[in-house]
Amino acid sequence: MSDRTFHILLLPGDGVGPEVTAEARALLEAVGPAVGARFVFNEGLIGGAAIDAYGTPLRDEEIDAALASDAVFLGAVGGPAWDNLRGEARPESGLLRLRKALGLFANLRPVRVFDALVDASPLKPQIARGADLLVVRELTGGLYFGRPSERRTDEAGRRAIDTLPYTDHEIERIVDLAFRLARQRRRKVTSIDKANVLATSQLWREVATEVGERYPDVTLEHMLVDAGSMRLIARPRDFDVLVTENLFGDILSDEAGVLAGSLGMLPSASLHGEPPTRPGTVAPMFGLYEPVHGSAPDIAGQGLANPLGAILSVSMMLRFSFGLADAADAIEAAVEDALAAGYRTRDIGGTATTAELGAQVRERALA
Ligand code: GGG
Repeated sequence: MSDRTFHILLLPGDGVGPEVTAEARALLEAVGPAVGARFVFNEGLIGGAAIDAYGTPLRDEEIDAALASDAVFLGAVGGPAWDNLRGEARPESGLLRLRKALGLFANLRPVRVFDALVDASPLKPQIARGADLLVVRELTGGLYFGRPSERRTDEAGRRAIDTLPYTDHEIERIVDLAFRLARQRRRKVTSIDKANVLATSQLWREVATEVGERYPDVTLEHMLVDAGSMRLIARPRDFDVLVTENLFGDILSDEAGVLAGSLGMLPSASLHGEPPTRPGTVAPMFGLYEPVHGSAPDIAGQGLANPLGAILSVSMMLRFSFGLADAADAIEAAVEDALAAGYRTRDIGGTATTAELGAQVRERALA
C-alpha cells in the first residue's frame, strides 16, 4: 500500500459546524493508516467565526490556503448573531465567495434512503424506501451571483433587486456533467426549470436539450420546478439525476432531506473538474465538501447534531479528490451498519449524541 499524504483545509464555521466536522475528521484520521494515507489538516475560519475574528466572512488567506490544499472540508456558516448584517458582510457570503474563487460550479448532493431510516421519514415507507437520487446543482451562477443585487429606498418606498443571469456556457457544462454522472447510474436525467415563466429557464431547457442529443443512451426529461417538487416526495423513485440551477437546486435538495429522514443525513461535493471516469473511481480532482445542512444554531453546542452528513461528505472527498474509493465504500457501509444497529441522533428519532454516533461509525469503519 503506497503512502500518500493529503492536505485538507478544514473550515468548521459556525453553529454545529465544529461538532460535526470534528467527528468526520476523527474518522479520517482513524482510517488513514489502514488505507496507506495520511490526512494533514490545516484549520481556518469562515462565516460568522471569521467575522468575529477578522471582521470579514472570508479572508484572502483562506482562499490561498484552499488553493494550496488537495481538498476543503467545511462545516456550516451563519447564525442569529450575524442576522443584522447585509449582503457581502453576511456569513453566507464567505461561502459563496469561496465557491466562486475556487470555480466550483457543480454541487453534487446525493440523496440515499438507508433502509434503517425509512421509518424516520414522515413519508409512507413504500414511498421513501429505495429512493436513490443525485441532485446536480449549478453553484456559481444565477440569483446568488447576479448583479445588481441591492436594496434602496426611493419615492416608491423600499425596493430590493436580485438578478438571475445564465449563459449557455454555464448551463452546458453543468448539464453535461449531469449526463456523464447519469451514465454511471440509471441513465436518466431530469432537468428542472421554470421555462413557462423565466427567460433563463427557456435558455436552460434549450441548452439541456442540445446536450441531451450528445447522450442518446441517457433519457432526458424536462420538468417544471413546481411539478418537480411535488414529484420528489410523491414518487421519488422516478428520479435518477436531477440537474438544475442554483436556487432551485438548493431548495429541492433540502426537500429531498425529508426522504432521507433528516437534512442532517445529506452530504455534498462541490467540484469544477471532470466527473468520475468509471463508477467509484476518479481522476482525483480538487473539491470542497460540506454537509448540506446549515449551522442549526438552536442545537449548537449540545451534542445533538447529526454527524452523518459531514461523515458522508468526507467519504465523497475520499472518492472524488483522493481516489480512495474502497475507503469511501467502507465508510458508507459503516454508516449503514451503525444505523442498522439502531444508533441515531435526535433528528432521526434516536438519543445518541453527535460523538456517540461518530464513534460507532469509526469503530465499524475500522472493523
Ligand atoms: N453546510 C452548508 C451551509 O452552511 N449552508 C449555509 C448557506 O447559507 N448556504 C448557502 C447555499 O448553499 O446556498
